[in-house]
Amino acid sequence: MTVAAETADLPATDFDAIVVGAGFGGMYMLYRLREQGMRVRVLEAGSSVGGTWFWNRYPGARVDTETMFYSYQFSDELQQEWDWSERYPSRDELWAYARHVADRFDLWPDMQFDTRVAAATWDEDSLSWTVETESGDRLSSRYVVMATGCLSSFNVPKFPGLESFAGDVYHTARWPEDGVDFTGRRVAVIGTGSSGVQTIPVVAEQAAHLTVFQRTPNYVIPAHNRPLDPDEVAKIRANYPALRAQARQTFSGNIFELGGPSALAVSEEERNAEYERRWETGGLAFMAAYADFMTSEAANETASEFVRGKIREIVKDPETAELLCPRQLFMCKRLCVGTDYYETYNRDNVDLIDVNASPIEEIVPEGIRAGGKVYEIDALVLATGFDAMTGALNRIDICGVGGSSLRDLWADGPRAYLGLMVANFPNLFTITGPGSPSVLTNMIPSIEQHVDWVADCLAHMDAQGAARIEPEASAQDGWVAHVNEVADLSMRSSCESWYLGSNIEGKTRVFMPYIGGFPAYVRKCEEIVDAGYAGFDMR
Ligand code: N01
Repeated sequence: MTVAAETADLPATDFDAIVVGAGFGGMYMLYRLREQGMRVRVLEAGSSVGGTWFWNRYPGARVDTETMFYSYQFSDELQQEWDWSERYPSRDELWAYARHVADRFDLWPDMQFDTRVAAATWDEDSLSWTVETESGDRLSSRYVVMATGCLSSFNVPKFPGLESFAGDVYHTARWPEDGVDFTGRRVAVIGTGSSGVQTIPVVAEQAAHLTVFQRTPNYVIPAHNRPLDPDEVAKIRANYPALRAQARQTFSGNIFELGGPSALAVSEEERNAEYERRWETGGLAFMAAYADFMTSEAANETASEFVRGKIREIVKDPETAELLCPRQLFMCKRLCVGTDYYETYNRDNVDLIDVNASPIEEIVPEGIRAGGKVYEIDALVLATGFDAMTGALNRIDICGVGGSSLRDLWADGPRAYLGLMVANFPNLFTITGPGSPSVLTNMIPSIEQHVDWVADCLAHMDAQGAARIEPEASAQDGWVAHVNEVADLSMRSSCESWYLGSNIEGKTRVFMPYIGGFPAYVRKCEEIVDAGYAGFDMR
């Protein structure tokens, strides 16, 4: 029992904390709170740990952040002992890592799987939450931590006739555990974001024929994935603390080699040589070539045109190449990293359909009718993304003070203090919630920073004998205004993307993550703590 509960003489709860989600956020939250002596239960909808890496098992799924840094750092033993095999490991390896963490820190006994949370209701008298599962179980706790993930509520667009399709329908984020054999089958993929870009080349190798339905072409930088070199691994392991500290000082929590301040400050020759070098190195570090991609359209256009040039070089059919050339600002949508993505369109068994010219009219039993023509297929893959950042939270019926509904309060866009807590929802924390850097950064360090903040906050409350914490409305308003203000400074908030919610029909467009950078955000969180949890009402 926490000191807070003793001093306030509150009714007992089933747990001190309920954590929703057993991905990287939920697992580490459990570890930290249990270390602090709290009774914790993790509730997870899936049948194992791993979150994103449990669900996203489509062919070709792998991380696109360098894995020596896309990993936990809270335990040096863990980062020293776990052997990553590739620069960008596959989903299976990431899932194995998640299970290893659960084994190593004995997390399994406190986690409950195949349990989807349906509702969470705050009771002001007992200062506790009641969490209800879809199967009707009710559990009470002092605190709830939503570690529900930023990209976990998958999106199935309302294609008319979808249920009439005679073949199989798969979503990249809910792939069958035993995999799918596309050999000899005619397949369609709808969607060309990161998931589509990864799965299209792999499906193309297997399928008799693949038709890709593209709405917006994306910028795809080659991954140049490779096995990790043991010397490189040894060097990183020997310097892990310093390298992690260096990463924390970067905008995205990644150690990217930073290029110059402006793409326009150098000659075209020098700039293209820099782009060529980064293209050959591969990966997201292309984004760091010049610092003004998101503030100068002219600078941005130089990178866009470089990638378009590559597409025209790689893709043999000029018409297909033009269709694949993105027209929106570079990096405005999430940059994709792929393996043989553009090369795949040179295959005889692959066709590309532009749904702007040939809109998808309906799904019929034998396939997809688009632009008046039926494309006959045996299997349909939806790589159509997620209701990002708010989707997983809004699916749960979360009721705070006076029965106020989070879903209703967020109808015009999410409002949260630091992306950690929401006014009117005491003792409820969100890991990498809207208004925090989250998806604009390396996710695992961002998750760890949030988990540490929450764990330290609860330890502080315990020491103070406090039992209730909630952001002040004025502090939350101030933070939301700041999040919007910085978003407006960046061109990233100017185009259609899931960052804005524009991929979901009817969703209010608000740039949801905090774009001020990881170091500025962490400093802000620390200042607030140093000022005695400024902006929080703690009693
Ligand atoms: O989803 P997306 P995702 N008709 O939203 C199209 C992370 N991630 O699963 O762009 C036709 O990016 C949609 O078109 P448009 C990463 O952060 C990481 O691919 O909206 N098309 C788009 O092309 C990523 O950004 C990794 O015009 C429709 C696609 O579907 C995020 O997850 C791997 C449509 C959806 O793309 C989401 O990626 C995978 C419709 N009605 C994911 N509706 C790695 O680490 C949607 N689309 C490598």
